[in-house]
Amino acid sequence: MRSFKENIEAYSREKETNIILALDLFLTDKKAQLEKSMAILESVHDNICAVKLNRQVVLPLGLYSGADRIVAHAHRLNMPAIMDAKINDVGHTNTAIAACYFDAGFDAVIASPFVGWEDGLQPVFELARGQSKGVLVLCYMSHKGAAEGYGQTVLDSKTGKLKAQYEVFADRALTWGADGLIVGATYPDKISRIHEIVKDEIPIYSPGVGVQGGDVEIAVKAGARYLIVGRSIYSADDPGEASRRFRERVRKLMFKLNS
Ligand code: O7M
Repeated sequence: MRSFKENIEAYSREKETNIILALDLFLTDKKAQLEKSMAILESVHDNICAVKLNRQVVLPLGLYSGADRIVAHAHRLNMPAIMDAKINDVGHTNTAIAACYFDAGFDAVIASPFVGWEDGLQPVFELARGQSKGVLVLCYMSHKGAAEGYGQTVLDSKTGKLKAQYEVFADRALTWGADGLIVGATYPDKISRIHEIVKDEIPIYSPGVGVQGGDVEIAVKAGARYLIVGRSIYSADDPGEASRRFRERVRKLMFKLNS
């Protein structure tokens, strides 16, 4: 059975797109939210290689007989679904949280590295491995406050040297065998540095292009393998056309010129 990392790579190459839709729609009417989410997915699916759901979608809809219907629809449209759970607790609850999302059909979960390995993320990785699911790890977020956590200088316990927190997380992700690292497109210098550390072993998933100010071409050239795009697609007058334009930009950069 192919791993999540291999699977998404195959979808991406086949469809010549690296765009992951962040389907963060938030409507007060739950039925409308579900129907509109499905309709958007339908209209953009040719141009994206995966969909990512946030807790803001799962909370109102519920996981079972709710958000899992979007996951099933993504699978019918032949693409994986990622749960942006930002898992961040002690081991036994982390595992239970991940198990719920995997049971609902999600192919990967996103986790925070601040909880560490032992009795933190280790059991989540073990659970995921047993089911060929993926674990993506935050490395440097896209918002302004990211520097306060991911950007602080810390003492690396392995080497006894001072290092940036995000560099330590990139090293750890290699040891842990993470399926991906999340690095904001708003910080292309961080993408370059993290790419230097993990090379092509761990793909970089980059949110923050469009509304948050990140640039598609700059992020990809810095080393982002996938781009996570939300409002610039789902809030556009024509989400299908908006997703097509994003895809064309990355096709030129990643697929046509490199092949
Ligand atoms: O394109 P946007 O700005 O409308 O949405 C960006 C999406 O990426 C949204 O779903 C956020 O939750 C997510 N995201 C960030 O914006 N910044 C981060 O640093 C990390 C994420 C993310 O996907 O984390 C896994």
